[in-house]
Amino acid sequence: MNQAKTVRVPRLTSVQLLSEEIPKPSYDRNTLKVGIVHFGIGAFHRAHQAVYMEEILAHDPGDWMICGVSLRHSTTRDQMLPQNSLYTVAERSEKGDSLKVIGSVKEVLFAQKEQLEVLKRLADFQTKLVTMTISEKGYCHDPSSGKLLKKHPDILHDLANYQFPMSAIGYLVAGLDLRYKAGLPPYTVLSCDNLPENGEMLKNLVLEFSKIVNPELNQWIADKGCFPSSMVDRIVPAVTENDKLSITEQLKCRDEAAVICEPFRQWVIENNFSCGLPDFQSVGVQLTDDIRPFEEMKLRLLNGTHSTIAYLGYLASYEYVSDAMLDSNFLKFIREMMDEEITPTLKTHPSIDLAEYKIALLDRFKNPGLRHRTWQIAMDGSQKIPQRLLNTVREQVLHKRPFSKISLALAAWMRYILGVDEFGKAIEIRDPMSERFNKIAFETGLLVSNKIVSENSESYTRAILDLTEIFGEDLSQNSLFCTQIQKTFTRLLKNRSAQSIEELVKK
Ligand code: CS2
Repeated sequence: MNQAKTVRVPRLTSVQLLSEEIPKPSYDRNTLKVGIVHFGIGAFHRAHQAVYMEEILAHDPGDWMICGVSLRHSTTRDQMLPQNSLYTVAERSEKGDSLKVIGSVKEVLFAQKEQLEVLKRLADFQTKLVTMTISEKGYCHDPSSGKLLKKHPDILHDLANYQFPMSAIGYLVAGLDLRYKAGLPPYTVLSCDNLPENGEMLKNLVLEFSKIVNPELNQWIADKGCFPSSMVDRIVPAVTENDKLSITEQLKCRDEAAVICEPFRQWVIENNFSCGLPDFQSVGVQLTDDIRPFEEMKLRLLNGTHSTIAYLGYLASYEYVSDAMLDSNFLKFIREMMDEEITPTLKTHPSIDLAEYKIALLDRFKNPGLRHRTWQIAMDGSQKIPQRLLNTVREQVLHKRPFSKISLALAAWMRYILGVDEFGKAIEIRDPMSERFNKIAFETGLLVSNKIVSENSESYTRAILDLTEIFGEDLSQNSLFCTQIQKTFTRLLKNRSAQSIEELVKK
């Protein structure tokens, strides 16, 4: 590692610079055309969909290169541009890194500076697929009802200027409008975010938006548009400067756009495309007519426990997921939560083995090389909790089954968003609703000069449970649920995270 700091190595600009043993694109990147526009070209896309596309292009080179679009920041574009959009994926296991240089991304655009180029790509007849990983909040929707937030500043802007959009929904509609006018078929829109029935939800958002700006276009989208739902899975922690140095050392080239991920990956897509699709099945992508069992398994078992580890783990001073998994009580808690409170809510499917999935999942969480920060996963809880924990709890409450562990996870989230840890240290809360949370903590008197006044915990939890955009009217008013949350929160304040976990695991 030190060597990489001192020895000057060239920037990764061409596959010619790479030694023989590094797997790299063998197809002609210059002649193949763009067939996919991807919104949100962050680390997850580069470690997941772009890797699948790399394998498809390697065995059957076709016009399925990716045009990546960033809506908010120019960082990825600035990192990828000098590298001709080449970058490294380092699959990290206990045994070390396995590197591969990816060439499936042909270009990267920054929408705020290259709006016309983005719209041109969307309108191009070569574009068959628009994929997206824009994170939960990128959909500008109400997490509980799935409706478009018409008062969201970006949506307000786009509704008034729909041919020159800012939001992802706005871009999708503007692009479809251009194709409608040109007599082209609509592209397939494929959401790859961790949301339930993400395709259906996205279709409804696009329809809500297009109905306001252009009813004819809206009818065309309703008739002809395809919005398959999908389940995506791969753990991709944020890359650190140390990671970059170690990759530089192994690659003998400097790569500013490298990503790190676990070896595991999965992609299941609903079979519903409007104008052709890459040969997904040849690289292990599963096409299905019934996406629900897959997405519920993933959102509830993986993401549900991931958020649980994030909130309880952060409070218990665990910086990384793998650290929390070394704590035997914590591990037991997560295992029992999966078995007792999540699995009973899941549907079966002939190609799913839940027992195997859960065992593999705990091993994935234990991967010590990943160093996945609990703080990173804890971000945007208001957008994540409904599909990760509340849909599960809803079913448990309805069937009068246990939900004490999920309650502790929710109480830990309510404790976390106070922005002060169990030792009085400030937590940097990243959440679109953080100001609201802050206001509630002060107005209910739970937080006074950054000190917790536990006598006021009931009015605080009541005010949080009243946020129907998170809890929905049903849970907000369910006395069994609300009473348990209040009790659990009060106990968590008193006993702290580690002891609360210990109290709930079987002896
Ligand atoms: C994580 C996910 O950050 C988070 O919220 O739970 O990004 C998770 O790592 C992926 O969904 C795994 O596929």
